Amino acid sequence: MIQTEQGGCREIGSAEALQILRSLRDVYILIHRSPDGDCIGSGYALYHILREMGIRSRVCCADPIPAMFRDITEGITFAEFEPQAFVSVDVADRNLFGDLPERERNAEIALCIDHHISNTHYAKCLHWNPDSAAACEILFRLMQDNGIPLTEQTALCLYTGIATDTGCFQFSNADAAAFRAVAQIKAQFPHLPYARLNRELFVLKSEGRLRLDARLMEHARLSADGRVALVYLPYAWMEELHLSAEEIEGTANLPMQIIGVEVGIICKQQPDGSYRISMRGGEHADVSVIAQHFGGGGHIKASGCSLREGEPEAVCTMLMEAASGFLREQL
Ligand SMILES: [Mn+2]
Repeated sequence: MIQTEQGGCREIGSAEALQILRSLRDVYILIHRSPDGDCIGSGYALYHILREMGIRSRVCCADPIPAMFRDITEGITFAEFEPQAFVSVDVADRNLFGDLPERERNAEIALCIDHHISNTHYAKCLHWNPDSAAACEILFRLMQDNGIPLTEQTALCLYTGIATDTGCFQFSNADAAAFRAVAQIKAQFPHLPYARLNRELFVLKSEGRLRLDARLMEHARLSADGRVALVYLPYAWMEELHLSAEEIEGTANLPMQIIGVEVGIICKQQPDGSYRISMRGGEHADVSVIAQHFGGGGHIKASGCSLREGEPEAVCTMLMEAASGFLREQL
């Protein structure tokens, strides 16, 4: 890895990253808000690695860890202690810590382990590889490079992170390095419940969520010869189907499951009557420009924006027309 300096942040390789970890005591491991499989997996894997070194640590997250990750969290109770040091995993920027106590939010981060190209170099030292599919893959390499043996627990954590950040090996980031890491994990621990994990992480949904998906699809609107699809989620349905915010994660992907759709949109009505809009792009579309048009932003294939007012019908029509217009220019 190339070593460079940027804003007082030093990029370091795996040997030095381990040296830093070894030098720490009483560590808070910070992960990002709305935690996903990769930050949870890398956070807990690091907890196990530090414990093997005799270093006390705990994983800190602003939001609760979703129940689907119980295989990772089960049986672990963190000790209460005053932190002497902070590290972060899978967190591209400080503001992604979310609503943590101020001490954590403003803490000096001794080491950040991350794979986001957008990392803002907020830590003192950064062990970083934007080509890696997951922070868990970087942690796996760090262990391999330094001869730290995998354990059943770290294997489970790292597998979860790599599997979730690659969408169960569907996305283009699932490259040879990601497959090699998982192959080594599976070869060493063939009896971990990978199939059950995949089912829990990628297939199972609550009854309410599945009923919501059906309802959303029943009312889906298509335009531009079926290349733009929009689903609208009235807030009343959330209450009717007893859905939590966590349960509606990923609904933006629903319209994208329709063959031929290039722009998928979900418009979610908020309790205050405003709207939160998420967009997904297919092979050709760049949805970031559509989101920017409405004052939002994001990535080429995943963006979002908010709209403050308007009747649902008018808002949806406006979104559909804008998306169709941008798509015409792009294709
Ligand atoms: Mn990640």
